[in-house]
Amino acid sequence: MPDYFPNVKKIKYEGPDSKNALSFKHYKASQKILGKTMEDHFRFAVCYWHTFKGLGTDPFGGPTMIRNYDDAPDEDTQRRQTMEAAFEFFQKLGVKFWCFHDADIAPEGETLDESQRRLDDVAKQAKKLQKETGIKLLWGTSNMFSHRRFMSGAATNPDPAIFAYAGAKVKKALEVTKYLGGEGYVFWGGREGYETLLNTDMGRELDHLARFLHMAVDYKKKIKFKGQFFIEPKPKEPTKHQYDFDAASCHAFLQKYDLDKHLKLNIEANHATLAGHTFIHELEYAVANDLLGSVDANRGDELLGWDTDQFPTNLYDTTLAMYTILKAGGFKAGGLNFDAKLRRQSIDPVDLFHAHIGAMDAFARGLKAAAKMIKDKKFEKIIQKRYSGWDTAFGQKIESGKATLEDMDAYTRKHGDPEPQSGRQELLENILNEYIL
Ligand code: XLS
Ligand code: CA
Ligand code: CA
Repeated sequence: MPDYFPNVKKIKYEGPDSKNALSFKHYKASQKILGKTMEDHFRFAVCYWHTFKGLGTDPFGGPTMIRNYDDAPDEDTQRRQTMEAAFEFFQKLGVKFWCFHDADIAPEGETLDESQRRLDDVAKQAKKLQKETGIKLLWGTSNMFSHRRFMSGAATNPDPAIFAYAGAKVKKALEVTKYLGGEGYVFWGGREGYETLLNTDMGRELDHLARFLHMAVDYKKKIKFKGQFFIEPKPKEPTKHQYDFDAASCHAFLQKYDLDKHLKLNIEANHATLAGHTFIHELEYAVANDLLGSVDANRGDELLGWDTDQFPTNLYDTTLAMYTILKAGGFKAGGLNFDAKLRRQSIDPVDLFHAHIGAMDAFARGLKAAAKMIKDKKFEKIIQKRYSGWDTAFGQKIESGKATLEDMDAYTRKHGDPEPQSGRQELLENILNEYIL
């Protein structure tokens, strides 16, 4: 197999004092933390779309990045070379998982048949490479937002023929994901939303989205695909409003349509911030409602209001994310997928390594800090104490649903006006800094 990244050797752990930029300073796959290796905690995945298909284009300009696997004259060779390069990259980086959209690994052909022929061909190649390397598929998905036919949505399209086309694509993507032993399958509603309500029947579109997901649930059972289904919230972009706005609106939708048993959430950091939340808020909401599935690890830019999909480097975010994930018992079918892209000016293939190394190290540092926070129980104890009134006989009576408003009245008359307690936010922020510094 040709060497697509000839200047980079396998990235190794060299510790925090290493001066080698192409080494891990904190991520040591085999290191055990709270009884589990780092590798198993994170289940890091590389995404195919940004990493191998994203070449730096933006709305104002074409590609800036030149790749040696992207230079073949015909589509078949280019597609196969890209897959070879991807597996070389996964191995050199030392990640055990990858993720793809159907259209990233096999660009759409003139007809559905041609698209699927390409997909079958590349899936065969990927299966072989997975077997040779031990690298697994975290999740697969179908791109139902790039082609012009999907401009008004896929499952929420006003035209049932387009709903059908999307159904045919998902049917195939599910088969391919199963064939590749995928641990999950993601539904991201790229254009499942609207540009203007003047031409939109919102209620009907939501019903159709639910119908679509039920069809997928049924087909999953039929083909005995055992992977976990995930739905990925995002409030806007590409459309002005997307129905899967955030974790809470996905939750309400899933409950209304009796889908909550079948799908968990794939929380993306940058989508959380676009929705006006923090990444940690979305994770906590998912955990509180038993919906934590997987994570798309990236970040936005505080000064830009769009989905910049930058590599995660913020230690507050990685620490608090890992704290929440650890408290929830860690990932099951999910993992941490770097749905992140190089900046337009980072044009060299080696930049892909720097980006992923930095992100993996940022999560390793976050994990170490979070594990210490869990062991020390400082935050846990403060929260326990803050809510301890609820553990008394009186608090329990309310929580168990046995208390009435008359009881509240009687209690208040007996005990008088309660003394408010400090929330100690500044102290807590100082304690957090101690773990991160
Ligand atoms: C786009 C989404 C997308 C999904 C998969 O903003 O993040 O890449 O993760 O379709
Ligand atoms: Ca994503
Ligand atoms: Ca994104």
